[in-house]
Amino acid sequence: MGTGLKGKSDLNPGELPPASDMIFGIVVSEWNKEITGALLQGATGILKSAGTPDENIIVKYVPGSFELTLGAQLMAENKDLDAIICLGCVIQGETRHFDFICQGVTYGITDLNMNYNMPFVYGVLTTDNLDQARDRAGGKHGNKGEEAALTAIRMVALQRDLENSDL
Ligand code: DLZ
Repeated sequence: MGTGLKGKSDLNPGELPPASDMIFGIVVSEWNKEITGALLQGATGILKSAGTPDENIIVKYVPGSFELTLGAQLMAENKDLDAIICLGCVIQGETRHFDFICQGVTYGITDLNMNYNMPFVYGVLTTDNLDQARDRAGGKHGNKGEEAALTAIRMVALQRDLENSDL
């Protein structure tokens, strides 16, 4: 499976479990859309190369990364999904806004993982500047959207494995 995966991940796309019967939600933040669009492209590319059909990939947009948590929860409540991938990009500015958004979305997604019986994947870049974000959205550090999709597939496979085994 030629995914073109680059970067600092030890996940091996060649060893991915088949994902043809998995259904994924992807919530995408519209802030820094150049970056989140590239993350989305990376994520959908991986899901499709693992066999997930187009109709099993449901993409919804939220205004900013802070809204990813509620967007993901709304998807979990209203769609029959195996996992939800949250994609965002928060870039450091002159004020502490960055810290509060990062903290809010990080705790929010962590809470969702604890409170729903399904994986929510954290695909949020938190960078000092736009160049660092570009490096991680298809640049020299790979595409973190691809890594998020790989994680989603692996977590669904783990959940199925544990739910279907006797021990
Ligand atoms: C307000 C804001 C700022 C300053 N920066 C970002 C950012 O870098 N990345 C991002 O995803 N969102 C940003 N936002 C928007 C917030 O996430 C949120 O949408 C607003 O505070 C409204 O709740």
